[in-house]
This record gives sequence, C-alpha cells and structure tokens, in this order.
Amino acid sequence: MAFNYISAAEAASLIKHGYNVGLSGFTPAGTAKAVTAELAKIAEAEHAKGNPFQVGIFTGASTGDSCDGVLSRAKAIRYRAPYTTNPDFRKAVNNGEIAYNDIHLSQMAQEVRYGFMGNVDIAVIEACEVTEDGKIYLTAAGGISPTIARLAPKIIIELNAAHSKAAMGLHDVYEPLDPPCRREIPIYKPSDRIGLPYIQVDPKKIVGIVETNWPDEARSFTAPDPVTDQIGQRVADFLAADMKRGIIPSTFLPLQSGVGNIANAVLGALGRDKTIPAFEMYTEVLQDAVVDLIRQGRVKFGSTCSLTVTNQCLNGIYDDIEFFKDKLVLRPSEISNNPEIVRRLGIISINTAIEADIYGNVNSTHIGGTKMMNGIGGSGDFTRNAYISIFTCPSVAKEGKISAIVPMVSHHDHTEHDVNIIVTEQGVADLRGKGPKERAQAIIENCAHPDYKQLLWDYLKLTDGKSQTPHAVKAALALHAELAKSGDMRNVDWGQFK
Ligand code: 0RQ
Repeated sequence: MAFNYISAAEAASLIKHGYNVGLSGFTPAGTAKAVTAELAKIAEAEHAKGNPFQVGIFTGASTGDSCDGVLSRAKAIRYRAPYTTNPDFRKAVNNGEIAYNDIHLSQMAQEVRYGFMGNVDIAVIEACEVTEDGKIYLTAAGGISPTIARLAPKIIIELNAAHSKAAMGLHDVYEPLDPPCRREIPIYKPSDRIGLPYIQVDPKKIVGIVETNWPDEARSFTAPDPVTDQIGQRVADFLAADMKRGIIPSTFLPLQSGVGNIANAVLGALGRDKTIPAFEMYTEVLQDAVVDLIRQGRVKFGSTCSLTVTNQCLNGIYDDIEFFKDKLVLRPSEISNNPEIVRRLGIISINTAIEADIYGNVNSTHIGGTKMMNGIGGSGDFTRNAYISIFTCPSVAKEGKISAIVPMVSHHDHTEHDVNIIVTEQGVADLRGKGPKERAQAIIENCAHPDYKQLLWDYLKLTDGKSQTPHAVKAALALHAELAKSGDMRNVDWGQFK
C-alpha cells in the first residue's frame, strides 16, 4: 500500500489532549524527535487559548531535549514512565507538575501490555526503513517499540535519514507471551538471536510517515578525571583478582554497565587489563568505550538495548557494518534487561549509586530522600539478578560537603540483600558472605572518605552495637538533616543524640 507522507506538524496534530503516546527509543538513541518537538508547539498554542493539553508518555528510557525537554517546558506531560535524565523534566517532576512512574526498565513493556497504565493511543516510532507490507526497521535502540507498535491503533513513523539503512540488520525483535502462557526466553549466550530484524505491523495502522534528518541527541560526557579513573581501575583490579581465585570463571562472564563517566572508566580499565580475557557484554546501553574495545578485540560481543554513543561513533559503526554485524545486537528493553536472562548468563552488573549506607543499601534515584534525580533505570533489573552486583560512586559529592557513605540511605532502590560490592575511589568493600555488622566495618573502612570515616564510626557508637542492623533511629538521617541546615554534612554534632 502507498503510505501517507506528512509533515511533523501534521503528524503531531493527530495527537489529542489526553492521549497516551508510545515512543520508540532508549536514552536519546532511537527516540522519535520531530513529532514531539511539534507537539510541544501545539500544547503551547492550546494553553495560550486557555485550553488544557497534556499527554501521557510511554517510552523505553530517557529521551533527548526534543522530547522530554520541549514537552516539559511546554507543560505538555501529564504522566510519564520510565527513566529520564532531562533537567527541565526533573524540575517539573520535583515541582509536582508531572506524575512520574519510575519503574524498572525491563517491566515497562509488560506493564503497558498488562494495562497498568491505560491504552496506547498512538505510537511514534523512529525507523531507518519501512516497507509497504508493514515491516518497520528500527534505528539505534530497541526500547518498547515492538509492544507499542502492536498495541497502538495508529502509528506514525519518523523515517530518519540521519540513521543509515545499515542499522537494518542490527535488531533482534522478540516479544514474550504474557502469563499464564509465557515460556522461557531462549537466550543462552549474549550473541543468541531469537527474533526478527524488524517489527511487523498491519500497514493500515501506519497513519503517516514523517521524513526527517535529525541526528540522535546523545550526551557527550565530560573527560575522565582522577576519581573516575581510580574507581575504574579498582573495579578492574577487583574483577581480575576474583577471576584469579576462581570465583569468576577463567572465560570471564558477561558484563552490564550503566551510563556515564564511571562506566566508561571501568570499561577502559577492563580493556587495558590483559589478565582479563576478551569478554562479552549483555547490557542495556553501550557507550563509545565499548565500541573501541570491540574494534580492539577486547570485547567479543555486545548485546544491548541502545547504542548510546556519540554520532561520530554511531556513523563509524554504520560505515563499518560488515565488521560489526556479527558483534552487536540491539534488543527490546524487556529482553536486554530481562531478569531471567541476567540470572542465567551470570552477569556482572556495574551501576552508579547516589549514596550507599553502611549496611549496603543503595539510593540511585533521590537527592535528600525526596527530589528525583533520574530514576532507577535498569540498575534494579541487573543488580538483583546478577552473579556479582557492583555499585560505584565517588566517596563525596559537592566538594566534600556530602558523603556518599551515610548511616542510612535517604531512599532505598537496591537493598542490602542485592548489593555485593561497593567501590569508591577510596577502595572496595566486598559485602559477599557478610552479615550487616561486618558489612558496616568493610564499608566504612574501605569506602568512606577520610573526612567522614570517624563521623561514621562515631555514629555506630550511638547504636546498641548488637542488633541485627544497629541503628540510632533519631540520628540515622542526621547527616542529611545537617546538609539541609548548614550545607555541609561534616558539621553534624552527634552530641545531640547521646
Ligand atoms: O551533580 O550534576 O550538579 O554536578 O548528582 O552525579 O557523580 O556526575 O554521576 O552523572 O553518573 O549520575 C546515580 C544519578 C549518577 C546516575 C546517578 C550529584 C553530583 C552531580 C550526578 P551535578 P555524578 P552520574 C544505566 C543504569 C540510576 C540509573 C542507573 C543514575 C549529580 O548514574 O541515574 O543506574 N543512576 N541506570 O554532584 C547529592 C549525593 C550525590 C549528589 C552525587 N549523595 N547527594 N547530590 N550527587 N551524589 C542507565 C539506564 O538505565 C538507561
């Protein structure tokens, strides 16, 4: 059938107030851009006329400024799930303007299918190719596209020439059945392909094709600094030692790593350590560092949900697709992050904490216990099911005024039951096989910054020291309270609790 080619503004006009909009993408990679940018203009025009205009956004993970940025500035988002990193979105959430449902990324597609969030009224999907019989070839990410394309009665395609058609072979599209019919997902190694390279839809559902040429809005990370480099080196040394003593098999295990500078530093250090054999990744985001390691033969295979890389790096992959096509696969987020597969493959997970407490609980999402930073992302999907779960973070933030190691986390994302290893630039706390009181010794001794070590030992003296998890409940959040009061946790006075 012949498709209807329309402008982004015409496509956006198909989206009505109150709609739930499903979007392709996972991080700014592969996210629809042109239609959401026009949607923000419609929302502003309607608001200027005194009319309400807000939509729900269902997507894979964070998006770029052309989605979360413009839409939150236009006050056009009523509800959104899951993860985001946009500063304007963050401001709106913490002002109470948006209902933000921060769920595990692996659960997003299934919760949409289960009907937990309402219907998907329209899907906007970025593609590098679409065929007349309804085959949609995605670009740089899998996200929740297979699910929203199937559920939505109407689909808009952003056919983006900034993505090469070389992306056509990268995807492995697979959607599990829902309970009680779900079977095992037959992935037994990171390179297994179990689905199709495209999403098949009824072409009649495709109500419009918007041709664009809009590069992904990937963030560039600041240059590595001595602290991130040291954390990266400590993680690499720790894993090499665990392999040497036989805890990690000599063939090594697949790695998951989050986004950001620490993840890049960890992978750089692992790549340099030739005592670690070439390894595989089973992860949700793949950054530039991994692409370099694939070229060097240090990473044998990368299974991911998105290529969250610079555009230069992405074009390098497209240009060299003959080399990369049997070394990379892009999967939907419910497969890339699937707990069943994470546990089966024995993944080593490496994620970043905002803060960790002396017993090994981790806060990845909330500043001061109340303000949303980004969201839990996929960190929980991997952490709870990992062979070894690692959290990294600098020991202090904001020039030392904040300790990342605190008596009690101000918000819980990953519990003491799930966290195996904590790494700061100060050192490594191995929590495996330890009870809470032993964990507190390891974390304070190895991970806390020297400015805070004594403060944390003194906190323990306020407790009975004997309970399963000793706390002085009134003092447990005193560092956070002190930060709110004087702007520096180091000013805390334990005397008030004696
Ligand atoms: O503040 O932005 O004002 O400089 O938080 O911290 O050290 O730059 O680290 O960018 O890697 O973010 C956990 C948020 C870390 C991220 C988190 C301040 C600090 C700085 C950012 P500024 P850094 P990062 C893969 C897996 C959850 C999801 C996840 C994240 C800013 O890694 O969102 O892991 N993780 N997903 O100064 C107050 C503290 C602080 C603090 C740091 N204790 N109190 N402020 N900061 N610690 C990705 C996906 O799932 C797609």
